[in-house]
Amino acid sequence: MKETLLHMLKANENEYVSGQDISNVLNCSRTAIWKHVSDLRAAGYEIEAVQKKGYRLLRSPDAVTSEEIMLRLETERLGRKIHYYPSLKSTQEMAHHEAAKADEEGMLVVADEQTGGRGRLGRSWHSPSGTGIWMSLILKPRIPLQKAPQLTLLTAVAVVRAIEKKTGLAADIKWPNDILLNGKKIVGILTELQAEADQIHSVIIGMGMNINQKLEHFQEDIRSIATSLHIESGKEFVRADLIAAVMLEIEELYDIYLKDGFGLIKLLWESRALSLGRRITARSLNGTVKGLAKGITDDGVLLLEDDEGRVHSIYSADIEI
Ligand code: BT5
Repeated sequence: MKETLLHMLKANENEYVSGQDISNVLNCSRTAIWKHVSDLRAAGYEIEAVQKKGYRLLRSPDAVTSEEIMLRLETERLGRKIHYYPSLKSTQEMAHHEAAKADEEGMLVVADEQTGGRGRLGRSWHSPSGTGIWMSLILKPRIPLQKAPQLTLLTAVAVVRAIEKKTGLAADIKWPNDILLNGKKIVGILTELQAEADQIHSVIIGMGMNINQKLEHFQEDIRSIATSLHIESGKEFVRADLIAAVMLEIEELYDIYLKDGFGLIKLLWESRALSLGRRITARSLNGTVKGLAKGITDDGVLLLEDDEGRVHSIYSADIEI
């Protein structure tokens, strides 16, 4: 209901929508409308109410609520069910919980702030309120376990394409899960699985995107390695716009992937990859390997040729270029 009301107000921005029209569409009383308007105001919408004229939307907050995302969403399946939280320990953790309960895919968990956002290997992900996009998407592809890393690469391509479409900025991908703008990390992707034996039950794709942060929003220890769309462009962006764009890009690529496999995604990924053909250092729990990044396999594994000419398959590592 709140969503429909918002839709009506937005469709008539700067004009009054009469209480009568709203009550006809929503099929509810004037008192109920007033309650919805109060809720929207509490969420940061400036709504003017004038007797005999009706309601007028003056300003919308840069919110990542379900309503704001839904208004912009062009997908068929992904993000059609959204769980929004003003503050949450980790969207990833919540998505794990939801994924275990539901059979359908496409649910999106979004938070305005994370108090315990996480990266890989127990590292933390800084997620202050009102600035970035912290979200986790649940997919349920029928693919073998070893192909799951392909979905991290697919997501990276989708996010880069969405950023380019919405901001004109060209970001690069650093294998496997970093998106960089001018050499600094703007997005981190965390793909986790729920599986039984070798059967995937759910893939949970966490995305942390730095959007409107200023330099001082970043903790000192990551200031030299992190950046945001705002820092790089001087502009502010509507976060819900970017979320809707990311969902659309993921859906388009995911449909291609399910139908035709990884081939096209691999090509798209390679065209954006920063490290291929360069000398890199890969650090993992198994040790450090230095060498030439030769490419990725069809499963999304990085191939690294060391100075003795031996080719290593890297499944998971931190890369220094
Ligand atoms: C990642 O890990 O890059 C994956 C991050 C995934 C975060 C999302 S947010 C929504 C969902 N819910 C969660 O709880 N997580 C996911 P990794 O490659 O391990 O990188 C982590 C490292 O990046 C940290 O150790 C810091 O050095 C750095 N870092 C932390 N916060 C950052 C930020 N906001 N921007 C850029 N770098 C950051």
